[in-house]
Amino acid sequence: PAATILGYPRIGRRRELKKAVEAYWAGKSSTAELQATAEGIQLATLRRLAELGLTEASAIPGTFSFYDQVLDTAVALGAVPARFGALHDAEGRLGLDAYFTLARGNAEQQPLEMTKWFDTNYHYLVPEIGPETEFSLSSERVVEEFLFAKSHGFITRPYLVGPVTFLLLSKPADGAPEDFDPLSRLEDVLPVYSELLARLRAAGAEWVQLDEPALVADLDTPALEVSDAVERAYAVLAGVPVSAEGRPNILLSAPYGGLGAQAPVVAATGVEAVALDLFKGAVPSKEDLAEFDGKTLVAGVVDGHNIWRNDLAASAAKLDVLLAAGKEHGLEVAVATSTSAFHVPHDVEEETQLDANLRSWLAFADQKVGEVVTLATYLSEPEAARAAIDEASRIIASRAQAPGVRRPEVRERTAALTAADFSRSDYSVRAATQDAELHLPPLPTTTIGSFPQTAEVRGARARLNKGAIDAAEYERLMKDEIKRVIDLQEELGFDVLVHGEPERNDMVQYFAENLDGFDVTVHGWVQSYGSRCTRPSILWGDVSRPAPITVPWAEYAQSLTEKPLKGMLTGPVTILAWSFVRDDQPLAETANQVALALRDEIADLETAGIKVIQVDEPALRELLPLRRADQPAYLDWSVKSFRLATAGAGDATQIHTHLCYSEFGVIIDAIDGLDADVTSIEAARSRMEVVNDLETHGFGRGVGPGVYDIHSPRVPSQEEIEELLKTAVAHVPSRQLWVNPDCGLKTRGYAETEASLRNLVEAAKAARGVLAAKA
Ligand code: THG
Ligand code: ZN
Repeated sequence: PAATILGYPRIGRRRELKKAVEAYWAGKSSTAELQATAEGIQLATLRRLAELGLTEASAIPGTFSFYDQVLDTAVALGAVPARFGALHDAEGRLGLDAYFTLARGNAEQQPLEMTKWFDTNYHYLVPEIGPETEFSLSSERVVEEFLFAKSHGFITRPYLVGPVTFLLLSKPADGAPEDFDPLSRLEDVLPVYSELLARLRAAGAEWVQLDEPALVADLDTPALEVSDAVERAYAVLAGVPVSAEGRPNILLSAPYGGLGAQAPVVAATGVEAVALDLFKGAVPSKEDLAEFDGKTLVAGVVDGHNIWRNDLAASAAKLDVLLAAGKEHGLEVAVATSTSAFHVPHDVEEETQLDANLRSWLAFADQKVGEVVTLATYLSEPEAARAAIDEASRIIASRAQAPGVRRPEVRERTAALTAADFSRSDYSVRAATQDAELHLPPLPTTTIGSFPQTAEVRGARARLNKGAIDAAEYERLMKDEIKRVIDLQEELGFDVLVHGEPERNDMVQYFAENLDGFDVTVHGWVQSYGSRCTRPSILWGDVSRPAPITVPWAEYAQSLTEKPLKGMLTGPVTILAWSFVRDDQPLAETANQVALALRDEIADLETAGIKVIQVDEPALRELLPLRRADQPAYLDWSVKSFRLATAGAGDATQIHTHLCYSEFGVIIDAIDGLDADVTSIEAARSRMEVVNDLETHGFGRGVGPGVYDIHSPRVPSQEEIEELLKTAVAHVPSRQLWVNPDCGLKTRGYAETEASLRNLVEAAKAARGVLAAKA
């Protein structure tokens, strides 16, 4: 087909799938009811996409998953970690309950680990592969979904994660030898892929999409080994002829960036089509294009990862290059999104509350389909697409001139910045001043910021939004909650208190709602993992802070206690990472605008008597570019924006930061560069492995490796926490150490939180006793 997309939102326009799977997990609905909802979503998607112009056979990709596409592929291959025991049924199949067990764990087993999918805010489940893992076709859900669509008259293009990416994203199973590499199992997974392709063909599939995004990233595996794996994998898969008894045509997709040195390797395979990301990646050179002769090049010119209206004229210019090469070398050209569109919401038309100007600048998934269809028209009949291309150019030009997009007072501020605005005085000077100011005991205790969001708190916000209560009543309810949280921390014996953040829906959206330059959506949910979604804000204009945001809450909380109250802010990089960010200027410029707004907030917090302020950057790792060559420039601007936000603080103000995820070694220099006085990080699940990184690196500032894994309802015992603290003290000087949980407590219940925090404080007191006895 000349027009296609690489994927589409899966959760449903009103998050029907989220609600259906959560009801199923809670035992409130049957398998049949869940299946019916799933089919309803699939059918609605098929009809919608056809209506939007994806009418040719195989133009619509597989667009469904009950949880995650990597898990789908693992289950199709039968790749179940041995630790789960027997999950296959008598027929050797993995059913829906086995599938959800891998995703969510059970009484004995932790679920598969979850980690970020390339440079996105989507998380996939990490397959565990060992030398003994047995592969066998264990689920034909993709075939069943194909047949379901076919029964309604749609020939779709089933989707699987490709074999090279599947193994590169896997981790060695428990008990695998030290030097074991999952990629060494390539020859063992290929027969299962081949079998599945044959089944799809037999069911009537003409094309299949094998997604290989690992080819656009620099991973730990050397590039040459990856190239070799690509050659071997596709020699086998494409070695079978395309025929009724053989296999469907293969579209190899490479989203999230350019193929770089892997381009000729992919071109040399026998696959029939390759989808290139020409939005993030460059259009290949003439020489590289020549290598693709005989194939279809699917030009991913419409961004699947962000929400801005496509510059159709710029895309048409890229297509012109491919068309010229196509004439010369005999390659077909088609148009697509650069990535699956499941990173963006369904439909701009749902957001009737947005300013009409802003709405005209946006393209969610449905609008992107329209853009792809227009550009496919351009391929065959340029004149027929002319009006739409001109309209896009006109709207994009008007956006540049629109009120709020470029505000002189914001630009003058960033333009006037000097080196001094990015640094504080020496850490040793600050540390001494802060010691004198705060009088903290050794191994001070604190939490990461949020406390459990109770049904009452969520209910109050829902009532406020519906107009059932007024702002004054809402404020009273939130203050009651803050008082409860402060009293609890006093009773437990914490040293640095937090207000618990009951007033915040999401750590980014809350700030977006209170800053100029942002807007928020009503229905713009995107999947973050499994059934969990976020509603990214839209950062469209110059950012500034019309009024203090967190100050009244922090001031109130501080008035309730003699202990230092920690003010809580979200850092500039995380605000960018978890929003849809304007594409008309460098991210560094936008980050500095956000940083200055936060700097003003910090100044106001200081004036209000707040002595400890945390600026969270959980997403610092997430935006790290996939290509190593691009990483230093990113780390430079991201670290600078954090420093710009925090460097206005006086010596006596203690700046904390918090980073989620324990992949710490990778960016430890950057963390050092943040120059925060105290950094808290995830560590409980990895049994304090990060302290080795800290020791090796000689990290010199305050650090709080988490001692309570908040991702599970389990209550750690006091002894267990004391053990973790013992390990920490053995590697990091005790005067630097803080005692805190792994992450915020927002998703936990009060019962386990209170018990865990009690053990945490008691463990810290016991560890202080040990230190005092030694001294
Ligand atoms: N906020 C945003 N992005 C995030 C996180 C966040 N990305 C990474 C990390 N935290 C983990 N992701 C999530 C995403 C969603 C949820 C929890 C962790 C979640 N969502 C609710 C749901 O889907 O039911 C909806 C939230 C709401 O009701 O407002 O629980 O913290 N931006
Ligand atoms: Zn965290």
